[in-house]
Amino acid sequence: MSERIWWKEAIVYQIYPRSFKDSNRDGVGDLRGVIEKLDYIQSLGVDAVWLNPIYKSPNDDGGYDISDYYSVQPEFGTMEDFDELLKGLHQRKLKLIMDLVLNHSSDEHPWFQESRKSKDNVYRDYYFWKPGKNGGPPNNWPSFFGGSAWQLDDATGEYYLHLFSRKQPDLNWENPILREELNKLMKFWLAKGVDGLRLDVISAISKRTDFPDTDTPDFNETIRKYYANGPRLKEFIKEAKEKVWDHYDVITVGEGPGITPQNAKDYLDDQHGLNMIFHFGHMFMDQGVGGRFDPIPWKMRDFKQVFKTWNDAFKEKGWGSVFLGNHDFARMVSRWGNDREFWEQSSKLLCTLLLSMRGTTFIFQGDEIGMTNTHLSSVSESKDIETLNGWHEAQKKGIPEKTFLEAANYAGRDNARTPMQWNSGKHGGFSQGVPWMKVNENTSRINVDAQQIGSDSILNYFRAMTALRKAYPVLTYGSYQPLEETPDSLFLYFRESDKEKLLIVLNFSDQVTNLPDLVKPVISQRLIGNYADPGNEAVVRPWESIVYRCTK
Ligand code: ISL
Ligand code: CA
Repeated sequence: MSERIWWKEAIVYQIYPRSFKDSNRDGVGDLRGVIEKLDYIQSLGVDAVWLNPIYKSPNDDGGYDISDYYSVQPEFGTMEDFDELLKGLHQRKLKLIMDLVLNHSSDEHPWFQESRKSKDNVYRDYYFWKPGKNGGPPNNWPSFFGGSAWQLDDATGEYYLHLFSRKQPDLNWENPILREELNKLMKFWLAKGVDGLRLDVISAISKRTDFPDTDTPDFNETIRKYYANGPRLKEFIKEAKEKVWDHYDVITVGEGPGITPQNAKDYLDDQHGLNMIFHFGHMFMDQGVGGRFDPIPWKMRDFKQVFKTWNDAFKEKGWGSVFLGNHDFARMVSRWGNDREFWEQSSKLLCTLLLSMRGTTFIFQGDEIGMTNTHLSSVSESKDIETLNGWHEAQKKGIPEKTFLEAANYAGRDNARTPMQWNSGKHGGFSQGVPWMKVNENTSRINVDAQQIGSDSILNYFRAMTALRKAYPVLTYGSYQPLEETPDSLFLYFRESDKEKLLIVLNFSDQVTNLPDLVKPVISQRLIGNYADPGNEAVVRPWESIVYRCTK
């Protein structure tokens, strides 16, 4: 087997600090709350934490609008709290991957405050400014968060680019002085001993500076063709690696909306590029032409194909990440599983997929106990700018609130941001104050305390699966061989190395089905399953997941 590489073997636990644990009764999760839970995090059998942004921010977009890259958001705590958190993680042999947002800053960042003052301001070119065209914005690009991606600024009568919210002006990486500023802030955090960087929307940092109109109404197509994969993307990544990352013991994971299986390897290169990317093949499958709030049914056939396509892409070179949810998407058991009659089995099945696939596993806080989607009874309950702006756009198209709300309850980001459910007590043990966001009522039933003991709980199944992944390096480094000739809902794949061969069986359906004859002769030992009893080997029960050892 090739050399052992920590970030390929790592199981990463994603923490959205605002919703993880509140330590000072202000209803907002904070760094001391994470410190309180370090032993719990370690007990999961994970190796690293991906911490969503903790920097000073007006919080227009959940902290992805940074107004000071060198300081901690006061609500989250102090720099001393951060240093204590990093030390606590390292004492437990856990690594820290920080989330850095370098595609855009907050409009309250001093750079932008200066840049907007005048056309000849020394910070003007830290951002993209253009005169309007025919009385409107410079082109027809839509923002991820509804409306135009350009905002007219009265002070100079020009428009500035913001692919996301108006309060998130895009940084101009064409400007070498700006790039030097970004290198400096990366070095500041890396010098503290941070082990990894999750690079927000890294796929969009190189702009097509002629800003051509998009020729498609399909939003995800526009991302792919116009926002991502810009002409200097590879060059900018290579420069950051040579000027910064190569000088520290750090790994990089790029968030790559719009990156394709064909071009991913351009950006993944242990010498000149990123270590790994988040690709979104499966995450946009159920988004129609109108994007997130235009949901369409997804097909299991396509879901399986995404994993095959990306495994083929990284077969020889490059390395992927495996995730089924994060702070930007619905809860995995509600989206891909059955969070009603088969809530427990399907949560365990999805944990099995996450921990048996080829690629670095990322699990989002709460998915290890099967937390489910929340339910907004009105759009006004949403705390997410993408949903609130989405509703504003929907109203312009005359879409009734009921219809929009259905889409938001299915796909909206609020689903992932309800507070972590620690126990069945007040506010789920998240806070002794009034939480910034309503805790899911089902915390009475779904919470960490309720699952710590029961050996068949989702939490303890997750722990058993992380132990299995570590016991069998074939689950990290082995080949990925999906079985094609199976019913759509039956997802089977082998993981094989020169020493081991495992078969993973996942029944993504409410129905009983049969194990294909093809595999019966090779299976030898049932290593783990999500039903208490092994049942009849020839039959696969609803939402049943099994990992078999096979004869070589
Ligand atoms: O939500 C999405 C649109 O469907 C995702 O594509 C997401 O917005 C996109 O992948 C970028 O996400 C990242 O950057 C955003 C921030 O809102 C997200 O939370 C972050 O993960 C802007 O910083
Ligand atoms: Ca707090």
